[in-house]
Amino acid sequence: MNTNRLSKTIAAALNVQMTKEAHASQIYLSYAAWAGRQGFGGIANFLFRHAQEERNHMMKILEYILKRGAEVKVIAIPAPLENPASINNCFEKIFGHEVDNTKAVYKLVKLSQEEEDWATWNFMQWFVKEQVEEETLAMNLLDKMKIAGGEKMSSNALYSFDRDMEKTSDEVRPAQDVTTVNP
Ligand code: OFO
Repeated sequence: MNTNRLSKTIAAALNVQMTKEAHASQIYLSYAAWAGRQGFGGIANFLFRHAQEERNHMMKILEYILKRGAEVKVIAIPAPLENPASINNCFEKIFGHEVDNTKAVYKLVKLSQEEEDWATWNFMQWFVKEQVEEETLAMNLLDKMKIAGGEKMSSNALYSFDRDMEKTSDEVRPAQDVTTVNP
């Protein structure tokens, strides 16, 4: 008896997204190592924690594929992108990456809608919400840096930014969640 509850197309798309999350984790990991090497321990700490978060996203998809009775395909993860040119550039790249991942998540939502796979559509809503959080987080950090001078941030400003990042949570709760989900 066939107990697979995912279509071939959806299973393939979920496997691609699973690898994309693993790739995101590697990117954060490589940026964290780069920041650490430059002496920015706070930023490195933040990025290491975020690398772990992306890995958790990968696991979330892996577990969902298994739960729906389909096959998980663990394949090679593409190498991370080249190192950033500066701390400002690091967060610009991160923002760009998050927007790119949001587009991939939307594609999966669209596909599940077209196939009327409401379980997958519902599962993917978690990622839609998560991407809003991650884009907001990156945007807020870029705004902070812009106020502090952007590419022209002084050593003092960079020092304080790095120190703040040590304690910065890697999650933000958008107001819409505070009011509708967790009042
Ligand atoms: Fe997996 O959330 Fe960022 O990319």
